Amino acid sequence: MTDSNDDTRTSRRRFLTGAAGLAAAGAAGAARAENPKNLPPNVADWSKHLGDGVAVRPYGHPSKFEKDVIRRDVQWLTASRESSVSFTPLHELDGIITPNGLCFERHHSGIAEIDPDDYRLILHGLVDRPLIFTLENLKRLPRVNRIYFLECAANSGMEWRGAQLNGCQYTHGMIHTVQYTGVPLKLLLEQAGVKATGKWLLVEGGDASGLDRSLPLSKALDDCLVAYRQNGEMLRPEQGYPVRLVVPGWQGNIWIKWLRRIEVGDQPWYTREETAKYTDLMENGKARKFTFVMDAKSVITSPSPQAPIRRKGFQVISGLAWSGRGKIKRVDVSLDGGRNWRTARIDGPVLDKCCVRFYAEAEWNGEPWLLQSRAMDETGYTQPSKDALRKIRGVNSIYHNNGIQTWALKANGEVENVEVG
Ligand SMILES: Nc1nc2c(c(=O)[nH]1)N[C@H]1C(S)=C(S)[C@@H](COP(=O)(O)O)O[C@H]1N2
Ligand SMILES: [Mo]
Repeated sequence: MTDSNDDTRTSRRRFLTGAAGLAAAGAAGAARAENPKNLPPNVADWSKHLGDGVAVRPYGHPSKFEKDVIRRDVQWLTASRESSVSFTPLHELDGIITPNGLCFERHHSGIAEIDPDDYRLILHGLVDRPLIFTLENLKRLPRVNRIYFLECAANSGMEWRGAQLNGCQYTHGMIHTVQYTGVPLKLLLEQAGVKATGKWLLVEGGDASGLDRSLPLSKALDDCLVAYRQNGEMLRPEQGYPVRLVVPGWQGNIWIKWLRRIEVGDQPWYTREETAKYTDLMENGKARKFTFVMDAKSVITSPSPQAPIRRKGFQVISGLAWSGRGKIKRVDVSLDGGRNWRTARIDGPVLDKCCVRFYAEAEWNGEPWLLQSRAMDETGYTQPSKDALRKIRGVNSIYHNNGIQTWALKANGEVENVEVG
């Protein structure tokens, strides 16, 4: 549609009559003076000459008009770029799949550069046959395709003491959802033959941080993958090229990138990343250990602080919901800070340990809204309010903040990160 200052035109009924009205205007013909950019219904300028030919861009990239759809970082958050994080622009995306170039990154020692011919994966410890796999070895084994979310346990970690960052990119952008292609870890363990005493795995990265974590054998045999593809193409360097571990539903930290070693043992190793880091300090000073699972959580991605409302009338409210315990069963949306809830419409696939896309439609006439979403998963678990979470967890935590997010919509259509009591 052409630009219009008529706010009511976006209501459903007016939308239809408005479209019919345009056809009539087209028939009459619009003069260039009233239409300086020569937009339709005139024959637009882009229709009058040849465009770029094929393979001008051998590897395609988005339209130049989408230049603001990018990962962003928060400079004051970390001391260096090598041990830092960039955030997925959730407010600019729809559906459930994160394009490869927009997946948030979290590195502890920068991006390791590995020639796929030089790649090796060592599998040893309490096994009958220690093995070393090349990438070719892995690619020759039976493979599966699975879509999962990966969420850093520190996602929303800055929000524990109150609303901080203005944008779901920053409050919730340490998550991505892609389709992985890889070998079930179970297959590799079967080839090596895990001894009866084997109960835990040490999984270790090949980057300079050598990031390592203890993974229970039961999870490894259940649904973990040794993946080499994301959304069809080879993993991006940022995501662990050429091989990363996929640990569905569990905190991102254990999804080891540039995977170099798996050792089978009889007990956990208690590495730095599961003691000094990635434990949750409770109100009483005690720390919870091994909080692997990411509980059900959701966020409204539009409207949100980086995606304000531009006109009154009919609005599509949209967001993402996910649970590390299984499938999402229901998502509710509130416009009044949680007093009243309506059930949102989920559209697209509903998969195990994967994001769903939800929508709720509403008329907005400039009144203040307090937008919230609340996820429920198939185990019956319901996403808690931030206050309910703080009652159990206190405010010493960094990790596992899955409290309900509130966005305040103001009369001018702008949106702000707030908390309601
Ligand atoms: N080898 C290695 N693996 C790693 C990390 C790392 O720094 N080195 N960071 C971990 C953390 S904390 C997270 S949240 C995820 C981030 O995955 P991504 O960069 O694909 O988003 O990778 C995990 N795996
Ligand atoms: Mo993380």
